[in-house]
This record gives sequence, structure tokens and C-alpha cells, in this order.
Amino acid sequence: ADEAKQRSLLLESASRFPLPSGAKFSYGTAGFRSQGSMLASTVFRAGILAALRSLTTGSTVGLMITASHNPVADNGVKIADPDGGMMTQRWEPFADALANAPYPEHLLQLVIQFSKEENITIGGGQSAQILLGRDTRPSGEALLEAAKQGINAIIGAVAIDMGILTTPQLHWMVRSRNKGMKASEPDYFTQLSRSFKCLMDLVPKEKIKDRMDTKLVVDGANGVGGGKLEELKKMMTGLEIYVRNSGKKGEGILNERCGADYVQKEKVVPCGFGPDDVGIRCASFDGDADRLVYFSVLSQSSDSIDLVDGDKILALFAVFIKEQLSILNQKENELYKEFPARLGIVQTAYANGASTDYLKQLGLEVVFTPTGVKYLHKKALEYDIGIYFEANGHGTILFSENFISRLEAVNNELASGSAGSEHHKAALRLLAVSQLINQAVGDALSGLLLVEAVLQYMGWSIQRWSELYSDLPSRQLKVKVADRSAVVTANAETQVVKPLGLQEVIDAETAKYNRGRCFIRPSGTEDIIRVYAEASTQEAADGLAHSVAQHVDHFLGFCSPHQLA
Ligand code: G16
Repeated sequence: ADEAKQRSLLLESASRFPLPSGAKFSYGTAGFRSQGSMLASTVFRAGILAALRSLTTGSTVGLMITASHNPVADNGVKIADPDGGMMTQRWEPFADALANAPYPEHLLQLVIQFSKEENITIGGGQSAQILLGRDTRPSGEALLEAAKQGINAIIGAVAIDMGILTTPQLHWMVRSRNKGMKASEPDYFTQLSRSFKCLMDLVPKEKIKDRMDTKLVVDGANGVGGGKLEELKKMMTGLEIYVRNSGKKGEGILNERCGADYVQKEKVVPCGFGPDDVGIRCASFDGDADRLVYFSVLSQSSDSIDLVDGDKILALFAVFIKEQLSILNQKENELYKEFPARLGIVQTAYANGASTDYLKQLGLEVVFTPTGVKYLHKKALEYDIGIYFEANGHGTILFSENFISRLEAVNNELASGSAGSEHHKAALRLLAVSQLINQAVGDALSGLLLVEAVLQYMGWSIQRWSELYSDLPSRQLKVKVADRSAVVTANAETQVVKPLGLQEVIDAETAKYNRGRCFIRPSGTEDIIRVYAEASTQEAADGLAHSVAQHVDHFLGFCSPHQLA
């Protein structure tokens, strides 16, 4: 009877969310993305997907409605797995099939078949729990309703609406809840503010005298992050934070001429900032606050900035973590015991070549993955401490459970024998970092607090930080093509495998430039091909990017001979 009830429930509710004609959805770099008005059926189906994911894991999962850095009319949906990370890639083909099922009957068949394959029992008394979050996009409210209906179409599944959140907050809540820890928004703010205070209290006394400016101005991209930072700010001391582009009425449009994506790609002053900000430490979030970059306004007469991107945030964190590990391993420490730790750095092909050189010079192990947090995160989990960042500002630091237990053991031992020693403080700092920085996903709010604490520890201004190394000039372009899936890449997206012949052309162009490097890849969040180029001068990087973009257009553009053939 339950089976019959389940079938009719799915058929009946699916009929309320017909697939828009001609649409094709794919679970890309970070879930499904499209125009908000096109997404009701996709989000409804993502609700079903999340319910099945929760049923099969026996844990809470998350469903986030956001299109992050994309324009305000866009929206999207992604699923967070029980550990708070991105949904397992093994389920992506099913997600795609479900999203594109033409009629309710197809959808039902897919659910039945997949449940069989995965041994998922629906309606057998098992329960499923899905936390829902959305950003501030106007289409979010209706889409949230579609997600609820998708969840309610699976017997035993319950949706819990967590309201308007940053993407990383939702991921954090899923992870915390499954670990049996406190998982509300106030708990999130408390954990961040406490661990930040702990790090600030551990700033060496001698460094406090040359403490840099505590003033920080943050561009909230007119998204969800600015308001959340305002709330968090109330629980903190030690920083003077001003939020602009906070999304309040009249302040501007989400991600338009502001936000981390704009600042990082265009390398110009975002709206709301200007001549009065010259030299001041500024930071930018993206629309759902999972990306963070810093910048300083260079002059009163132009809109140029000194960009401190995800690569430099990574470098700052790497220097700090490495220093704490070496303090822990100093032979002269009381209670000295060797404290081996595998520290790994994960980057993508977008990482500025100068950043990779710098990290390698520090003696660090650097590995590369394709673009997308889901790939970087997985790789970083292989280390005791894995630091991953994309140049666009998306990243975090992961601590293995084994490493945390070892740190706690050292901490307990030192707390009795040599409390207050340098050795002990280093252990405490690492523990505080593991509490502060989001262990589920890249998080602009927690990343910002860690940057600020580390700058205070180092006594560095943003200028000093930026001088860690000089970025090689780079340029990113977008090319509209007839079918972006025609581009297939390999070797962490550094080589084009298809269409045949294109890589040879890119190689030939690149060889013309000193320190030239260039790659192309299909975006997983926009309907375009991305071109990245770097070289020894800006003019050269621009030249390389433009000539490769022309080749891409020639191979794949709407009127290309290849398309016409
Ligand atoms: C998402 C992913 C990021 C990725 C970015 C751009 O960011 O989470 O890992 O770098 O898309 O992806 P693509 O170049 O494939 O369009 P966000 O901030 O939009 O969620």
C-alpha cells in the first residue's frame, strides 16, 4: 500500500512542476544553475534527490538555493552531503537524469530504478531530514517552496527551513548536526567569534606594539554575507569592520559591479568604494559569501586596485600554519616530542604561477585538481592539514580527525607541564584555527576572521602581505560558443583533448610569449568557455588571451567552420 501511495504521490506532485520545453540541466561545478524563472522543476527534483540522499545515508543533508556569483536573475540549487561537503559525484549522473526527465512517469521510473540500484527503501519507516537554505535572490522564496514539495513527495522525508543563509553556513549546519554538535546560526556565530578571540589572545605581546590598523572595509556584493557579517560583528572585539554593498534597499544590485568575482576578474574598484579608501584594507565577498578576496585602492585618480586574491590568502595561511608546526617541532621545547604533520596545498590551473613558485620555495607540497571546490576539498582531505584555495577566493583549511586528536593530546600534556610555553601556544593556535575556519566548505566569513587574526599575529599590513610575491600578469576571458560541452580537457584542465587540434594551436600561441601559460575550459556555472592566460607583462597576457579566444571562437563559435560542417 505504501508503494502505491508513494507512486501516486510522486506522479501527482511532479505533474505540478513540468520541465520547461527545450531546457537541459546539468549538475555542473556547483549544482544546477540557470535563470531563476526556469528552475522550479529542477529545484523540485533536487528536493527528491536530497530526500533520497538522506534516506540512504541515514543522516541529515542540505539543500541550498543560490547562484552565488552569478547575476541576480539567475538561481541554482546544490546538495550538501552529511559531512557538509558537496554531494558525492557518484550521484551526479542520477541528478542529471532526474532533472531532465521529460514527464512525471519517466521521473517515477528513474526514482524506482535508482532506489533499487542503491538499495534505498522508501516508505519503510525510515526518516529523512533535509536542511534548506537560500540566499537573498528574489526568485529564492518560490524555489524554496518547490524544494519543499520535492522533499514532501518522498514518504518519510522532512524539510527544515533554516531561512536566509550564506552557503557555508548551511554546509556548516549539516556537518555540525550530523556530528551531534550545536548547529544553529547563533551557534555558528559563537564558534567563530570565540575561536577568533582565542587567536587574538595568542598574538605575541611583542607584536602587539606594532599592530597594524584594525580597520577593515568589506564589500558584501549586495548579497547575504554583508548582513551576516553585521550580526557577527556585534559578538566581536578587536576589529573595526565597516560593511558596504550590504544588500540593503538602495545600495545596489547583487553582484553588479561589486563582489569577489567582479573584483578578482576585473581588478577594479567595486562600486561603493573610491578615492577615500586609498591604502585601506578592503575585502570582498561574493553573493552567497563562499568566496573572499582582499584588495586595496591604489590611487585617488584611477579605479585600479592591488588585488590580494585566493592564492595570496592561501600563501598567508600556509606561512602561518608552517610556522606553528615548526614551533611545535623545535627541539628546545620542553616535553619535546616529534610532531610529524603532512601539510598539503591544493590549487587549480587558475593559480597564479608566481604563487605556486612561492609555495614550492617554502618547501611545501603543491598538488593540482580541476576547478570546483568538490575536487579541491577531496584532495585536501588526504593530508593532516590540507589547505586549498581557488584564485577566485574559494577555499579553506582542513584538519584530519587524527591530527586534531594528536593536537588535543599534546595540548593536554602541555597544559599541565608547560602551560604558556611557545610550544603550547602553537598547539592552541592550530586548534583555534580548526574551530574558526569552516571544515565543510570555503567560507568568506570565517576566512575573513582568520586572515585578520593572522595579519595581527604577523603584524603585517595588507601591503606587506601583498608583497609576499608579485603576481604574474594574467587575463581571463569568456567566449560564447554553440556547445560548450564540445571542449573536453585533461590533466587538471591544462590540456584540451577535444576538439582535436585546438591544444596544438594554444601551444603555438603560448610559445610566442615569455613565461606564457594558457588554458581553456568549459565553465560549469555559465554557458561559456573560459580562457586564462598569463605572461611576463600585462600586454602579453592580454595578447595571449585574446588570440586564444579567437581560436576558440574559430573552432567552436556559432559560425565556425567546425560548427557548420
Ligand atoms: C563555483 C564553484 C567554484 C568555481 C566557480 C567557477 O563557485 O563552487 O569552485 O571556481 O563556481 O566555476 P566555473 O569556472 O566552472 O564557472 P560559486 O562561488 O559560483 O559557487
